[in-house]
Parts: sequence; structure tokens; C-alpha cells
Amino acid sequence: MKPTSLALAISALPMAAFAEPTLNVLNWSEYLDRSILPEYTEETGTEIRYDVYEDGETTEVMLMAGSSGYDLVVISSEYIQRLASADVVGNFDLAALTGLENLDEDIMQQVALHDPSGTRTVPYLWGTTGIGYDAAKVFARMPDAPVDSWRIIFEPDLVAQFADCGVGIVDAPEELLAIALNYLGHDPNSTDAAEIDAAAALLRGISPYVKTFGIEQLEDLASGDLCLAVGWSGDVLFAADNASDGVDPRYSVPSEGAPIWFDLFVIPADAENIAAAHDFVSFNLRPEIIARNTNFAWYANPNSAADEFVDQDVLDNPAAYPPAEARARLFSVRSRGAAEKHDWLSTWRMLQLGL
Ligand code: N2P
Repeated sequence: MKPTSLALAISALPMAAFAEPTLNVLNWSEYLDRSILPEYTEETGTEIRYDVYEDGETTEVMLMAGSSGYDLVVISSEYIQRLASADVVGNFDLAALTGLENLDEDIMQQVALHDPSGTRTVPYLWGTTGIGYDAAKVFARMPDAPVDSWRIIFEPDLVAQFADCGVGIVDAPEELLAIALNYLGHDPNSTDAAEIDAAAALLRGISPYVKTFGIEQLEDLASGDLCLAVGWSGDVLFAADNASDGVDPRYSVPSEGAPIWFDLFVIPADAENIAAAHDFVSFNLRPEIIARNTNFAWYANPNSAADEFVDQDVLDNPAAYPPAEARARLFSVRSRGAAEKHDWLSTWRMLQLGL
């Protein structure tokens, strides 16, 4: 065949015969530097459909149903054990991944609490859940506001003083239960019915002063529509970085202790492009790539080799990379059993509706 007719023959074939299959990825919103996506495609030829979500509950329900349409999903540690028990997430072939040796041992030990198999998940980024506040408004109302204590959220007399400038609580039901239990002096993972009732009563007691048990806080803290929030570390820092004039969002890890969580890659049971899912995880295990995601999202990564690529203002920020003294106060929130989670979720939905 002459060269010209070969070229003709090739161009007559449908494109799909040459293109790699698409990789379908789902991640939390504002959680990845999107400029890495075209770089990945250029390097591998694999196109990525990249979707984001803002509500972990919906993602859990979708994964549980078993036909997600995704090859790779990032989900938080408190969901993992339920998903693994239901077998709706698969196992990674660890031998097919490169860069696992970069992962921090201490973080991996904590991840093992959620994924004892060590094969259902690969960690992506991590953070804490604490208090976000607009220093300008909060200290104007209360110069000695205890912004480093959960009292500012859970003591009705205190939180009431911020109701007019907007109090928001992140839509993270299992984390809020753990925070309330811990505040009451109980094990944050307690399954004792009376203790859980007391935690519900604590949240119900402050709900008249809470504008939202919702997910809009990232924008609302930045715009000044909220002045006090229970929120995720990086989201508050992201809000601080994008704040309107006169709005001064800050973050604290309360002295009574706070959740530490890990967001984890999982392969849904219905994944089709499993090879590319592994390959994209390896791409994100590269120190310079995961550092770009950290720099974008303001969340720490578990990759010890990445520190030299993380921006100094992120690495030195105690809200993103808490110092040892703050880390000692952090606790893990474990998955609750399906029935228990179901019960707590109905309490939570009532709170969200103001009932
Ligand atoms: C993304 C925040 C995700 C953190 N904006 C949930 N653990």
C-alpha cells in the first residue's frame, strides 16, 4: 500500500477505534487544580470526564445503588466502611500503582482505621473540621469571642449573638454528631442511644440561631453572608483567599478537639476503565501533581515527597497543615452502621428543615 492510500484508509476509520476510552472521575468541588487534566490527557491520550459534587450523602447513595457511571471517585473517610461492607467499591491492584512509597506513614496508619484492607482506597487530600469565622464581624460583636472553643457554637447564649450576621453548619451529618458527642464529653464514635439523643438535643438547642445546616458556606463565608461556621479547613482558607473587601475569614481547630478526615480515591463496583483509574491515581501520587492540588484547594496532602512543591503560605498555614500540638487534639470519625446512619440522617434532615 502506498503511503497516501494508507493515510486515507486510516482517516476513514471511526475515531473511536484509536481513542483511549474516557476516564470518568467524580470529586468534591473546588478540590483539584483542573490544569492537571489536559496535561494528563496529553501525556496518556486518555480523555477525562471530570464531575464534581458538594454533598457526600448523595454520592454515598449513588455508589450504594451500584451504577454510578464513574471509574474513580473521591469520597471521605466516614463513608468508606459502609461502602466496603456493601462491596460497592472494588480493590486497587497496589502493584499497578506507582508512588505509594511517597505516602506518609503516620497518615497511612490513620487511614487504616477506615480501610483496614489497605486496598479499597488510596488517600488524596485531608483536612479537619473546625470553626470558620469572619474576624471583622465576630470581634466587633464580641471582643473576647471564644473562637477557639466549640462553646461559641454550642452555648446558645453565645451563638445567639451571631445569629444576625449568619451562622452556618456544614452538611456533614456524621461529623457533626461526632463533634457534638465529643463536646459533651463522650466518645465521638459512641453508639450509645442516650448519648446520641443528647447530641441531637445539643444541635436542636442551637438551631434557632443557625441560618443553614447546608453546603453553601464556602461562598457565603467569602461574601460575608455568614460570620460564623462549622466548616472544613481548606474551604475556610479558600474563602479567605477569595473574600470580598472587609471580610476576614479565619479558621480554628477548637481546643476541645476536632475531626480529622481523609478523602480517598475509590473504584466504584461498576467502573469500566479500571486501568486508567489506577493510572490517574498514580499521576496524583506524583509529588509535583498532588502539590498543585493542595496549592489550589488549600488542603494538605498525605505525600511526604510533595512538601517541597507546596506553596510556603499553604505549608506554613496551621489551618492547612496543623502543628503537632493541634494534631494531638484531632479525632477520627468512623463510619456508622447502615441502620444507625439512617436513624441519624433522619434527625439531621429534621434539623436542616428547622424541625
Ligand atoms: C471540598 C471539600 C471536601 C472536604 N471543597 C470533605 N471532606
